[in-house]
Amino acid sequence: MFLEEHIPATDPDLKDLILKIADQGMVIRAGFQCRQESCDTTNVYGETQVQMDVFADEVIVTALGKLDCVNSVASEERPDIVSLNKGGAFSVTMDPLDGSSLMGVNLTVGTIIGIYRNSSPFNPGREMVGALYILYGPLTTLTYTIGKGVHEFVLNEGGSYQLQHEDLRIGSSRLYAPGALRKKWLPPHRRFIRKLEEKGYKLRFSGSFVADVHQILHKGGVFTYPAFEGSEDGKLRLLFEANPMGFMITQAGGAASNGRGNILDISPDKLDQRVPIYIGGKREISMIEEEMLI
Ligand code: FDP
Repeated sequence: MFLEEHIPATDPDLKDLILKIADQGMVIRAGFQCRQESCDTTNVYGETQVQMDVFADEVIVTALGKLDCVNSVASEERPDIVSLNKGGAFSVTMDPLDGSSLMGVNLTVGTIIGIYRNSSPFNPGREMVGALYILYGPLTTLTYTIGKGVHEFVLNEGGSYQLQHEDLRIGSSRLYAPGALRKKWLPPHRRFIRKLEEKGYKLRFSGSFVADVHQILHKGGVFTYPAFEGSEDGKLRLLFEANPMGFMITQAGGAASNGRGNILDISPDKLDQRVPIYIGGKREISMIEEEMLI
């Protein structure tokens, strides 16, 4: 079965929106070969942009501008919300190319998208009506949810996304992907990681959040980018990274927390809001939330 057959026609605008983004995955994938360098620009977080960050951002914003149903887009690569079509029902949040510091070493990176039925992107994550991510790895895959399970498709040679896994449920293996410098970890987080290691969790950290969470989704365990000395809010962005992936993992039977409570309950008040993140199996999320209380 192909993606266009799988997405229910009950909400035609939402379906068009997801399919439009899926098409951009092909354009972005085709852009990698001649865009491997850094730019002279930085984004709002002071991070050096790579050519692919800028390209992926422009490709998606331009495509969404052609859909009447999209009111606005908020991108990790832009300081301001882009207003598109005034009457549009949806607001889209995106990290056009997550993990882009891996550009040049040919590891997996991805596009992360969140969709709200609202003209504004400032909503708690649990109000999302859809989320998806596209991974550019040995295979190009698209994983989506519209609140009815998590489904994964692989891009075939004919340019169609073919169903690979329907109703994915988070695995039960013991993997951990711990971000941030170890010497800057705070005591509860340090204890949590020690407990995981004592229980035999295996280390898996690639430097690409979306790819690491994808692995955790399939196999099980936990990805963390915690609060650390010098940054009480960690590194990852609530609107662009944490919420869409948190919504996805929750749909697959897992959970996402800032260490103290569900990330999807946070009401964002700024575009560039960061959040400490623990995302994975319910077992691991309970462990860190208990550790935070000690
Ligand atoms: P990147 O800066 O390359 O886009 O939040 C972005 C992110 O990568 C995540 O994908 C990744 O997990 C994390 O940052 C890596 O951060 P470190 O450089 O601290 O390892």
